[in-house]
This record gives sequence, C-alpha cells and structure tokens, in this order.
Amino acid sequence: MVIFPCFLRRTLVTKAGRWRSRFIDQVRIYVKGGGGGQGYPSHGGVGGRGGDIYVKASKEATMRDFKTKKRYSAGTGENSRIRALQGSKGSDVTIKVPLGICVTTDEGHNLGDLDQQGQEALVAKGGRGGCHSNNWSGEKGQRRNIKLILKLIADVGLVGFPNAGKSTLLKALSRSQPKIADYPFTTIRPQVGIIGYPDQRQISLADLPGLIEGAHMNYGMGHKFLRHVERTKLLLFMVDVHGFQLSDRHPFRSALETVMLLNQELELYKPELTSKPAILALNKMDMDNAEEYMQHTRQCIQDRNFASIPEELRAKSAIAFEDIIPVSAKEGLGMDLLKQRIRIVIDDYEEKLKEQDQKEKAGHG
Ligand SMILES: Nc1nc2c(ncn2[C@@H]2O[C@H](COP(=O)(O)OP(=O)(O)OP(=O)(O)O)[C@@H](O)[C@H]2O)c(=O)[nH]1
Ligand SMILES: [Mg+2]
Repeated sequence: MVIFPCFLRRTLVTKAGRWRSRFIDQVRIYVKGGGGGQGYPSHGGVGGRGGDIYVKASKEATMRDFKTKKRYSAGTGENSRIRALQGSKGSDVTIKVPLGICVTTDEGHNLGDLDQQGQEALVAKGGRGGCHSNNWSGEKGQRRNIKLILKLIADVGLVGFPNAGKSTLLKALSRSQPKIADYPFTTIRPQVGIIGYPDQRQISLADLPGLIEGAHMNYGMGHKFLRHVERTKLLLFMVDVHGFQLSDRHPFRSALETVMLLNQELELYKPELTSKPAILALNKMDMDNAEEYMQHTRQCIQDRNFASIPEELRAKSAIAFEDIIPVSAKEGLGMDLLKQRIRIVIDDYEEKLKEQDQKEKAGHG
C-alpha cells in the first residue's frame, strides 16, 4: 500500500531536494496597457487614452484560470477625428484573481495586496493620447510582466515537521477531510478548515505541508509554503512529543529540538514571524512514555532552558509561547482546551489590532 505513494512522491522531488506539487500558488503574466489614439494636429484634436489593466479580487476566480491565458492587453485609445476631436478612451481590462493575491512586478515591487472581494490594483496604465506635447502621436501603454502570488488568508497557521499530526488535528477540529498517513509529506498543498464554536464564531485554520530543516533555503517542500503563515494571526506549532526523524539518513530530533528548529526556520525566513502569537501543541499523548517526554519538553521551554540543544540548532530569539498544550489529535484528547485557547489568543490579537487602528485614526484626526 505504501509503495505506490512513495514512488509517486519521489517523482515530485527534484535533485535539489525540492518538492514540486501541482498546486499553483504563483503565476507570471504579461500585461500591456492600450496605446493612446492619434491626435488631429490641424484641428487641435486629442487622441483617446489607452485602456488600463486592473487586477481585481473575486471569489469566483481560481489560479487555474491562468494556466492557458497569460497575456492581457487593454484597448487602444480612439484617434481624434473631425467629428469627435476628443478621441474616446480605450477599453480597460480587469483580470479577476482569487482572494489573497499579492501582486508584484518581476523585480518584487509590491503593486497591491488583494485580500477582500472587489479590491483592485492598477497594473498597467494606458498610454496618453496624441496631443500638442507629444507631437500628436499616441503614446505606448505600460507593458510588463507581473507576478500573482497567492498567500492563504487564515486566522491560524499550523507549523510542524512532517508526520507530526497536523492534518489529523485539522480533521479533529474542523469538518475538513485532509489526507492523513504515516509517512512524511502527506500534505502537499495547503488546506483551510473552519473551527466552529457554539456561539457561531468561526476561526479558520490552515494545514500546511510539513517543514524540515533548511526549509528557509527551500529544502523539502520549501519556503513557498512558509509565506502562507505570514498573514495568519496565530501560529500553532504541532510537534510529536516523541521527537522526529525524517529517515535513517537524517538525525533524530527530540521534541525540544524540533520546536527550536521550527523556530529557527521561521526566523531565518522572516525574523518578524517569531514575534507573532504562538501556541505549542505537543501531540501523540496517547502513546507510551508521552507524559514523561511532555513534562521535560514543557519544563525546558517554560524555563527557557535550551542548554541541551546543540548551538547550531538554536534560534536567536526563542518564541514565547502563549500556551503549551498536550494533545492527542488522533484520540481527541485536549481538543476542547486547544480550541478555547486558540479563540482567546485570536480575540486578544484582534482586540489589539482594533485599538491600534483607533489610535492611528485618532492620530490622523
Ligand atoms: N498515536 C497517535 N498517532 C497520531 C496522532 N496524530 C496523528 N497521528 C498519526 O501520525 C501520522 C501522521 O499524521 P498526519 O496528520 O498525516 O501528519 P502531518 O503532520 O499532517 O504530516 P505531513 O502532512 O506529512 O506533514 C498518521 O499515521 C496519524 O494517524 C496522535 O495523536 N496519536
Ligand atoms: Mg499533513
């Protein structure tokens, strides 16, 4: 049974140790604003402006829409005529993209973050119509390649090494049915589930592919998935309380080392991530000796005692966890407490954001 998926998975791994999945979370497209229409020098007529290109967030759009269509051009401005000296504007083009898209130029310059339905960004301006100052000939529209980068928007992001039980947790807390198996990299694309509360409050939780040492350098599934945690309000670390070993060729890492390594990967990818609110779930508490491992790991983290960890595995700034909660995602142990704590931290975070917002507004007013 396990042989087939292993074989399949191997075909997805490149020489550099990078995993490729069919999940499209970034596309590059070419956009060309419309050219301006010609002016009419003898009558002082001005050509119409070229059309503009916008990118707009829409719930109906998907990344697959860009599989075949990669070039977009807006309409040309109308030439000035004797009957209509002011040429009309060329038609605009609006490219619909899914919510959570970050639009950048090829050089990485940000053109807009489109998180809400209907939000839009201008990505290519049409050229000016022909007039006196440009010798009556219409100007070319702006043309360039842009990148559409999908960043998931979820309240909580699950971070952990492969096989820690992240997908099992998503399944336990929400109605999602993620794939679960006892080999690493079962999850190859992010998946979002909704945690429901009795008072109808909903919190979204993103299950991400497992990280490994060197993820920030694009090892394993790479950092393309790390960016999905950038916009979450809470990081939920999921660690097998017994530790982790990727394969016989890799070193065994204790739960404490695993926490530190995850901390280090986030730090190396983006230092700000380590100051986000975080909760640590120590999983697989239903198994032998779990209690002993859990007590030790929790004590070391609470005391910030990392002396037993080799220097090179230590993060510069150790995350201060809001909570350390022993759970068994498989058996459902500790789920209520975890759900409750997630909510408290998210509510606190949102409250703080609101206050900050109000202060800023008051400052401007
Ligand atoms: N005994 C025990 N096994 C668990 C528990 N949680 C998960 N597992 C098992 O651990 C294995 C991995 O679980 P997954 O949920 O697929 O782990 P994951 O972190 O999503 O793994 P990747 O997607 O590969 O990163 C499966 O065989 C699960 O049944 C637990 O609380 N107790
Ligand atoms: Mg998984």
